[in-house]
Amino acid sequence: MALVNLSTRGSVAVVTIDNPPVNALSAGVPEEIQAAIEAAEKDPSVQAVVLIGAGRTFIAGADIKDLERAAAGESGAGPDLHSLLQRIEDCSKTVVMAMHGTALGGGMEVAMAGHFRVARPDAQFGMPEVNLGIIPGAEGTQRLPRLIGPAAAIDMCVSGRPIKADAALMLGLIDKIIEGDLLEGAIQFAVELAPERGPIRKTRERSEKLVADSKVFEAGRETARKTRRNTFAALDAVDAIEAAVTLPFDQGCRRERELVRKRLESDECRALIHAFFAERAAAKVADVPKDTPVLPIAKAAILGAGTMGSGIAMACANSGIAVRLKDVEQWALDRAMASIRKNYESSVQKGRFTAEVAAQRIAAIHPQTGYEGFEDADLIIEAAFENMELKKRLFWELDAVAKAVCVLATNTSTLDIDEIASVTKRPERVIGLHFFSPANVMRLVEIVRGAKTGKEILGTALALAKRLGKVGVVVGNCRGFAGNRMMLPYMREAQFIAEEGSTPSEVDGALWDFGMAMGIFAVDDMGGIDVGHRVREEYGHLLQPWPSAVEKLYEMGRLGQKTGKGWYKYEDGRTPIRDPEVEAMIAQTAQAAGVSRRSIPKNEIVDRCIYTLVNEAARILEEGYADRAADIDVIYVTGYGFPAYRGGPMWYADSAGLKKVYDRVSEFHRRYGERWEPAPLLKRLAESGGTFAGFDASKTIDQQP
Ligand code: 3H9
Repeated sequence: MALVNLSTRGSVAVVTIDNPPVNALSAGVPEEIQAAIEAAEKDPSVQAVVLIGAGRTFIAGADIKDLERAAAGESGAGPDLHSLLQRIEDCSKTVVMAMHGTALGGGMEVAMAGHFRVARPDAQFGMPEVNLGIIPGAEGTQRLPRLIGPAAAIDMCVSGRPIKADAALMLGLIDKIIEGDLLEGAIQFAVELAPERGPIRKTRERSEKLVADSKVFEAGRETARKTRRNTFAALDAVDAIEAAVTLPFDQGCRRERELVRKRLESDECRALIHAFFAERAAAKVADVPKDTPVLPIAKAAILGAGTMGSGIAMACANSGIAVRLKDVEQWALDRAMASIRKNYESSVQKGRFTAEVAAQRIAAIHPQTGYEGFEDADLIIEAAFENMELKKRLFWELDAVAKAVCVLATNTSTLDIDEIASVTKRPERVIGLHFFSPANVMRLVEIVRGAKTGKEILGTALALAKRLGKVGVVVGNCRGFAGNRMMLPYMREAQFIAEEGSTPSEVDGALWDFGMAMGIFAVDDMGGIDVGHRVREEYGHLLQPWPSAVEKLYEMGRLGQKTGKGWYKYEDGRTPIRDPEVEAMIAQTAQAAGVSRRSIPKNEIVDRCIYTLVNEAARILEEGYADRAADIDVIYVTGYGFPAYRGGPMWYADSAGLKKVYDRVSEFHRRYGERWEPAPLLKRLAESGGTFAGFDASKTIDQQP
């Protein structure tokens, strides 16, 4: 079947790209577009050309699978769009790009070679290459600043964030917003409005917006360094845009090509491409095929109006789901609604949506102290206090009020789903939906499959996560599931390091430099020292020994950010400040425990923290609580602040080489004993030269390649 179709409507040739699902510029697409443009140009009855995408979107960019092959070193992989873009731009007939959905990366680069761009009001336009560790590689860094100026071009290429149609119109990226039928509007534009705008202008010949202001580039580099810590793509994008201003078009393109080649060869690019596909792969669960029936979710009910319950309520309301938010205490509901209102007001102030949209979302959340309306809910999410007896009582009550086809979910972060489900008469409809705080912002949802959870319920949970704009990852029902099960030994190791001589801020500093969004001590303070204390009460026996300083902290009432003091002190409530009192307390507890202290190098801090994560993850994978190594990567990147440009802990370990990781883990094992016992899977893969990525969880260990 053709990837590109050519038809005519009166004097207008219509070139339709039809490469589902997102019209990526896979091999064959650029060639067929070029052939269609050439045919249209030769046809004397054609006065203008409209290029449009079939299906849900205009072109969403280069085919990332091709880029993946190019990044792996395959020569000739990845599109070369140069001749296509020149052909479009040099076409003697007006070329109008008709855009809907998401025009991204290479899609924008094709569009910018056109003479005009029109778009549907809900279309979005972006240069997301930076999210894949590269820069726009098809002359985008040269044409974009010619259309919208260097400052706006830098903003788009460094942030990778798409802009909406009204902003694109204001900037000059598009020429008109088409309210009605896009194709009709584009054809009308091509024959009636385009001629009125004078002779055809090639983007590459425009220069009126190319202002050389060094402050703009310095500010761009500053933002790139701040927002894209430890990475180079955003900085290189600024360099390439600067070349658009300082060099003629052809030389600027050459500079762009050099930079994109360099980026494609980087670890950063390979890791980010892995992260992209890992997220999409997480949505595919072997025993939940695509055609599994899913339940429509129009009405949800949430039990518990604390921070989690309120965040989940907002996430649902944002996606058009009506919510009943129940708590036993009226004051808790009042507090939740006040914080929800404040949150929406702040979004309106930041221009994310209008006051009208905010009002609709607030109205979609109905606070109540009783169970009224729960009988109509398609989905009920329990977000109460983390206590097994309480959760069991609530599920017993829910079993009595919920309709037969309702999905019953718990937001527990550590408790046994099967035990919770056991109090209901329908354990097959019970599932864990572990949201992360703040639940209206954080993208991860661990979808916890109980022993009896039905496939329909799993499929519905995956669809729900997508609808909420989140990434759902299915995990098994083990202590702490995947994410928290890994975090506990990681946190413990960090505390051992502190006991041995590093301050919390030194440990956090090393983790920050490694690329973690937050250091682990700061995370502990944010989550609450009391919360960790309760978890240790429940599971501490599984993680012995545990350094005693944290319990001292608890006894001192230093519960973290909420009390202004924890591992750090907080003067503004949020910014951690070193506290000599805590550092002295750690030194005293270390002395009491007979630990001799020393200065610990940064690389040891990082190895001990990150390899603790990897070693526990290897157990999770081998025990079958995660389907694939990449799922664990997605969990850590989207829920725990692991740097995406390192791909996730499993990708990071594979990239370092499992032999090297195993040797280091074994060294720590010899030094520290049992807590560092290498996971059997890590040992086996290291010895056989395997990788976590190549491990197939559906096969036994003896059947692995
Ligand atoms: C680029 O253009 C470089 C250039 O400068 C030129 C270089 C010379 N390629 O996300 P979804 C697949 S870099 C291949 O679930 P949504 C995706 O894997 C590229 N495949 O849907 C999935 O497949 P599957 C710049 C792609 O509606 C399916 O489409 N562009 C591509 O939530 C559905 O995806 C980008 O970075 C692709 N480009 O979101 C855009 N895009 O069903 C990246 C998607 O088998 N893409 N797929 O799992 C996105 O941001 C989102 O996918 C999009 C749709 C917003 C388009």
